Amino acid sequence: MRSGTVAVIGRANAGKSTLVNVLVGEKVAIVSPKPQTTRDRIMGILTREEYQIVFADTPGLYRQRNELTDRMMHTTENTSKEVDVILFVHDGHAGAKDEDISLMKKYSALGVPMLIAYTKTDIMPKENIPRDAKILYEAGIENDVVPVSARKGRNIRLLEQEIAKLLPEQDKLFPDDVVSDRSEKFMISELMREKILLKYDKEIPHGVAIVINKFERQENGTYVIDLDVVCEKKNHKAILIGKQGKALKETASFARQDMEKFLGAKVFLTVFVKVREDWRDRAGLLKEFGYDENN
Ligand SMILES: Nc1nc2c(ncn2[C@@H]2O[C@H](COP(=O)(O)OP(=O)(O)OP(=O)(O)O)[C@@H](O)[C@H]2O)c(=O)[nH]1
Ligand SMILES: [Mg+2]
Repeated sequence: MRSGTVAVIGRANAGKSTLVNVLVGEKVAIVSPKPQTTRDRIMGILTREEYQIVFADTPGLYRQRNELTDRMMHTTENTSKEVDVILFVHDGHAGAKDEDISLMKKYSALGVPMLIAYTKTDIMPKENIPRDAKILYEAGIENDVVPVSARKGRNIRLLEQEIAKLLPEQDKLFPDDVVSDRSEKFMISELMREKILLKYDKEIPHGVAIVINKFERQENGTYVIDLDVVCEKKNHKAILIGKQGKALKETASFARQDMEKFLGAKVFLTVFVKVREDWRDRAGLLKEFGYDENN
């Protein structure tokens, strides 16, 4: 049997997490239209009779601005060196710029077999696919390029099979029924962060961390969840809460619905907003909020 690990890397917002979710067939990573949605390495596991593919979704490549993004970039760099295959996800609808080409070259040079997923083909003219493939080839990129659309499910099976061919012969790394290496609790905090990314503007979600204080399953099967939304500034707290708490209420309700879907049970959710000044640059707080150096 073939099995192994695949680092899913690429620029921020390229569509990595969406692609991993579609490949795995379940939501293992949150998705949003804002860059820097993914902060940790998250494993999504796809098991078939003939092979098992362990995808490591990573934080998108982005310029470093603070201790948190610095750690995120370390995570991506380290992951790409420890795997059997690299899946470089490129947002096809954004064209193929010099910057993209140099990133592809950089990761290709690591000596790990690399495939390029040229994604979002559903929102670009068809003729751009051969045009960009030619640009990449002429720039010296010799890796196979698979055009896909995660949103429309185009070429996903083909991509899966191309990846499987590159995996080593070895036993499964995870049991058959496991789809993620992350706990339910982690996913709950991510779902909360996802709704904040969708609801608020740029600076607010990037400065938010989620701390779960209580995660309990009652005897009747319902869950009681208490969490803190930690933000960086007092004025962010006011925006998060909104007039008469309206914004927070809406966000929490939106998150609760997704949590219920994920857990398959009723959820009682309590959310508090707290301020911890500039936590993204404070090592102790990063650790407390789960952003460990070796994540
Ligand atoms: N039209 C279209 N949009 C897509 C596709 N894949 C992803 N998107 C959108 O692209 C945006 C970014 O998707 P993500 O999956 O969060 O991107 P990411 O690469 O994981 O981003 P980071 O975690 O921030 O690095 C979201 O708005 C997605 O809905 C696709 O195949 N087609
Ligand atoms: Mg992501």
